[in-house]
Amino acid sequence: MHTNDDTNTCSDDNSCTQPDQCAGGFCIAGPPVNCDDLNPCTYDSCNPATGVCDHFNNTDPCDDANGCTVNDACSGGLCSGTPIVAPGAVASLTVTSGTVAWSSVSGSGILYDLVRGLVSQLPVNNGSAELCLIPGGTSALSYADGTPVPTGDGFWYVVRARNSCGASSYIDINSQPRSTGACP
Ligand SMILES: [Ca+2]
Ligand SMILES: [Ca+2]
Repeated sequence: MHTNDDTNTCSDDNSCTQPDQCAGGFCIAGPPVNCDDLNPCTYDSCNPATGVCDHFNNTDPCDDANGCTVNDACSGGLCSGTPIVAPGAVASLTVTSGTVAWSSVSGSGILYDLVRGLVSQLPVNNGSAELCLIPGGTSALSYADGTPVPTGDGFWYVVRARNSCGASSYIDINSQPRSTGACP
């Protein structure tokens, strides 16, 4: 005659679950050991023989929470990226038959913001008609504006370059620096 003693601890031969507990004549595995070190640059595991956590450095992509670095990756258990700087200003802007075009700025991940306003509402950053033409920006180097020019008025355009690190100033068709808050 054997009676179950559920008050005893036992071992399920896996040190990564603890404490194990007798229940109904069986040894029930305890809760798993939490080996998460909250570091995405390490693979975390538990050694079943010892119950000790192991952390192996990986080379996974990651995010170092720094907009002025790109290609972030894990190395040596740490996340880091290649430093970048905010782009310089666009050199030239032209408008031909409703198509606005600009010269490219060197660098990776460059986007361009284009703002349009009415000549009757100059100076830039002044008028209610001022519009961020390409929400989110574009990597293209031109934009076909199909909006008819209002009678007796005209459109002006300014363009800037930006990346995850920052933005240049805007320039107008005379390559003069301009400032506007039309694009976020
Ligand atoms: Ca980890
Ligand atoms: Ca980064």
